Amino acid sequence: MAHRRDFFRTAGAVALGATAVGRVGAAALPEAARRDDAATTPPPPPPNGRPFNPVVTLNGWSLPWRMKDGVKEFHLIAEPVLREIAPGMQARLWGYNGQSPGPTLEAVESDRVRIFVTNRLPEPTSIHWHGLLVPSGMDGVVGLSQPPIGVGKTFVYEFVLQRSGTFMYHPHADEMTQMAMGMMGLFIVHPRDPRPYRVDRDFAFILNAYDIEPGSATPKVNTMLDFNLWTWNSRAFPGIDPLVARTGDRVRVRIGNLTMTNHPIHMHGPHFEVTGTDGGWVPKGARWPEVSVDIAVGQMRAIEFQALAGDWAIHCHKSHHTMNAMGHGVPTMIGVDHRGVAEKVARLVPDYMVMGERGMHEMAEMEMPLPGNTLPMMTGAGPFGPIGMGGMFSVVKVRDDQRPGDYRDAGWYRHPPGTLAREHAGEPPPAERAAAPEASGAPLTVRKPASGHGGHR
Ligand SMILES: [Cu+2]
Repeated sequence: MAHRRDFFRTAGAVALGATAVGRVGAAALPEAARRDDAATTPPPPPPNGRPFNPVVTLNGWSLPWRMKDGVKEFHLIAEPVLREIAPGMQARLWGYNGQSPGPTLEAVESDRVRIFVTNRLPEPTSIHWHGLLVPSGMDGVVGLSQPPIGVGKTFVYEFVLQRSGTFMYHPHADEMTQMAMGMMGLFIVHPRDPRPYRVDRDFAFILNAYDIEPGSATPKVNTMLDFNLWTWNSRAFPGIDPLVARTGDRVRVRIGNLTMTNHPIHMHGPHFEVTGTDGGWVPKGARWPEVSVDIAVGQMRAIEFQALAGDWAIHCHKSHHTMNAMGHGVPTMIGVDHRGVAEKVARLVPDYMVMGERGMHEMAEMEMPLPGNTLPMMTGAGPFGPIGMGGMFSVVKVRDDQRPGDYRDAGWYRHPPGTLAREHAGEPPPAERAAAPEASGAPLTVRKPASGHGGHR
């Protein structure tokens, strides 16, 4: 849990980055805190500056700052990192300060921030402050708004936070590579007057995606759309921590999308309202109740709800996004009896298996040989058996006795008597069926066109 402070590496960066940092003072670079694990780490209340209620970054953390003459100074280090996607799989990514995504930056509307960015990647980079209103020269587009941050160099960005909301940061230099490698983070600007926006729990995560061949650890960086690992903050279920709350809590979940496709995020249980977009807060009278929110590429949405006791699934509604790396081109086998065939093939190909003749549920229970460093496609153990999910899936766990500020996994929900689906004992009641066309006296007649499509008018 402790931040590992890496004085030696920071000192090295100071020497290399002196020219780019210039008069701001290389010797005065703020310490760059690092983390090397993926535990959800709720930040402490701000030690100085304007007060705010920190966000809880799912499987992430917030970067400590240094207050210098009234300016909040952060230090981001772009570097190769090792990220556990879920237990059993590590990915070699690029990120910031030891992790991908990088740490969440938090500050308050009207704060002046100064952000040092040291480049320890093997190629130039930059940072774009996605959604923030900044001077054009602080916007981070290499070639357009600034020269690239060369290898080993440190740049400094400085601006005043104009408005509150949920924003992101990512490189605007060789983006296809650098974002496919995991370079991104959240930037939360808290409102100056917190009263109209008060919530009890405030979660945040980024939707991201990777293409990592089963058995390997480095993403393929030239993949355009066909990613095979769908992640929240570079974690896949069952590696994504639950969102834990107390019954009755007002809960906000901020979700940004830095994948290359949209994700309809669906939550079971309480209905929610969309209260924030990239453009700011949605006025109260303009909010509408919802159970799914589609988040387009490059967008963010904040949703809010009143927590109801239970274990509620929250997931992307694209069903292939709730699976881990799966083979493409697997044929549909439902209804195909391939006994005999499997045995014959297995004589030639050891470990050959047949899947899917009764659907794919068996995948969730199957102990099949996987290459090292690969997650099962459908996995996760629940209180009633295998959950059979992967990818963009987690659980909102709401308990009557969850203590304020406690984000630890609350275990499985204990359902009150009479509120749990159960197996029916005895004969099922007779089933009503729709009448078949023959029985309805209206025979189906099909007339084929005699001359192709030419006769259509
Ligand atoms: Cu999705």
